[in-house]
Amino acid sequence: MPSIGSNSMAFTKLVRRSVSLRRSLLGVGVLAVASLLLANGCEPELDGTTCGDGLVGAVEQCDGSDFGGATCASHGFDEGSLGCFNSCTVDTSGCFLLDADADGADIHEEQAAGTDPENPDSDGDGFLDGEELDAAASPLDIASWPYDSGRWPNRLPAAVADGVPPGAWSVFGAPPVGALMPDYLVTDQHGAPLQLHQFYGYKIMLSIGAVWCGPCNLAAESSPALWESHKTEGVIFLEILVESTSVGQPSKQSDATNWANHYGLAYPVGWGPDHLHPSSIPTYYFLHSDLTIAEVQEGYGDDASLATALAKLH
Ligand SMILES: [Ca+2]
Ligand SMILES: [Ca+2]
Ligand SMILES: [Ca+2]
Repeated sequence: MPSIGSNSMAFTKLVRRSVSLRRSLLGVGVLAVASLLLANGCEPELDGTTCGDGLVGAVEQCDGSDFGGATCASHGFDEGSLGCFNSCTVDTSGCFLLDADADGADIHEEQAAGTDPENPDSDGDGFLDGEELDAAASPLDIASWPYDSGRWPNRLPAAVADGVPPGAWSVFGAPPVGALMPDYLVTDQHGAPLQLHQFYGYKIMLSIGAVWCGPCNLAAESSPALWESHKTEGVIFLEILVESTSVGQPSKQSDATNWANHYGLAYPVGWGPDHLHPSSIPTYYFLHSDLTIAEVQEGYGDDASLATALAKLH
């Protein structure tokens, strides 16, 4: 008679045989399914459920380096390389548009210039990065802008961001030295709207003149040279003609246009109502870059006195 111990050993062998048999059957089953799939010319991947085997399945965007023919271009970008997440979805962070901020400079030009490829106006002077590069102006310096473009810097967004009060004229005459100069809306020599506060950030020489005014004409003759010697210093001239060819006669578009053309003025010349009511024409208002009034000069002496006032601005 077998002992209790030999019965136990026999039972263990039986269990092992049973496990072994189940393993064998399972192995046969797997082989059979695989054989069936291969026999039908399919690969297990095609059901789209096997992420990680390096082949794109039916419901996968990518798998490893297999993108199923997709590229950055087919995802709407210009250049770059697709990536593939472990979840077999496409990573487009390595793709980019050549000119994502539509400023006329492609990403290679922006990288070379050090400008922001996601900001069309890196220095905030109102001129696009590409426009400045094309004009050999600095897209990283507000004192450098396309001087001959017939347009002017515009830093109104910066003024608003810094809380400079916008809006219409609310005082009669000029505020005292040290006060903020209110905004002044006119039309420039090209017929475009122009306002004083768009020059926030620049050192400003604002002159109030008239076509009939002899000293104004005298000053205008040497103004181009004075402008040339200061324009790269973050200085802007703004001349506003408040009267036409006779005293008391309101100015008009042709006054500003003819004035700028006659004297060859490449800075803004505006025409519009007289908000400042200076006691003398011309009168020059020198404004710091924060638009506060630094100094007022009544009448025109010479360019040296204007340059002295400009040198004190910050
Ligand atoms: Ca840019
Ligand atoms: Ca700019
Ligand atoms: Ca600039």
